[in-house]
Amino acid sequence: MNSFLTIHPEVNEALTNGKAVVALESTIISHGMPYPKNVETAIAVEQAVRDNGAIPATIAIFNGKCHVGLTKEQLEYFGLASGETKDVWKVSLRDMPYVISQNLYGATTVAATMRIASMAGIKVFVTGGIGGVHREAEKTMDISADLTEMAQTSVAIVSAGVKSILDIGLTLEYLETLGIPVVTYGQDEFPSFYSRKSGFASPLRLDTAKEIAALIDTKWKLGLNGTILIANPVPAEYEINAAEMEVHILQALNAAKEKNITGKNVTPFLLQYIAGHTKGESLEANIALIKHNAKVGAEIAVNYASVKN
Ligand code: PSU
Ligand code: MN
Repeated sequence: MNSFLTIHPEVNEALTNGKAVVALESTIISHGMPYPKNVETAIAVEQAVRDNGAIPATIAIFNGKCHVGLTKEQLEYFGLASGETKDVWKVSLRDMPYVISQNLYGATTVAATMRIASMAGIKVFVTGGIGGVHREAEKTMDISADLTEMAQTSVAIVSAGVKSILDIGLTLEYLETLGIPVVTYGQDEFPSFYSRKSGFASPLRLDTAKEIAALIDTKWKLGLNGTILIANPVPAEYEINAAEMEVHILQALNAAKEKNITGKNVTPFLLQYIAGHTKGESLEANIALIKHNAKVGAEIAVNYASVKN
């Protein structure tokens, strides 16, 4: 086995026996939500994966090792790093060799999580929102490494679409350029994280986990590497009106500009600003949509495992 990996025994057993496993990221815990809700959510999301027949594997870097499947104590460790603590790195692909060779601690983004999941042999990954093309990227060149990683690593991703801190239209264009199928579960419109709407039609729509598993299986059997992005709309009862969110997003973008926030700090800054200014409502929606993604992701993983076996 890859010497950089430490696979939890339960995850290892599941992978060895061809059972459904769902990878989960850790940046969302350390840089995406406040403590202690982040830890409670991480635990609830793992439970939702189990309740729907799959084994959860939350991924993070601990003392220079890529851990696939975390203990409750490890989840707590990353949860406490929420906010300003710099003991825990936000690790995207370019940071991996440094954090690993220096025996540091890192919460993994979508890009790094899917790469580590792939090393471990996991094929389905659940998150909240992916990184993408930022607004004004034509000036800043700020395009998440999540997108380029999604083009090359064959792990399917379930997310609630793309948060409108990004330019959703440009992100969809970029996904098309990279040859990444984008399929929305159960509706025609591509969702925008807090809202079931985005104003953009989804490139594809499927209504069952079984058909999504067949799409994934077919893509990879054709030798087409890379992800399939499955957009799962937030449950209607937790949805926040897109126009209402836009006010907070514009304020967050202005604050980022004023403070000269650049590079890897942009996304965490925007997420924390919005979480801080919308308080309960956005956090509730965030938690609800991730749990729902975990349910759908587990169903897809179970169906994909049965296609494979
Ligand atoms: N978008 C969200 N929630 C998140 C993130 C993005 O709505 O938690 C996190 C994910 O870990 C994602 C990362 O992979 O931010 C993207 O960061 P960047 O834009 O710096 O690539
Ligand atoms: Mn960026």
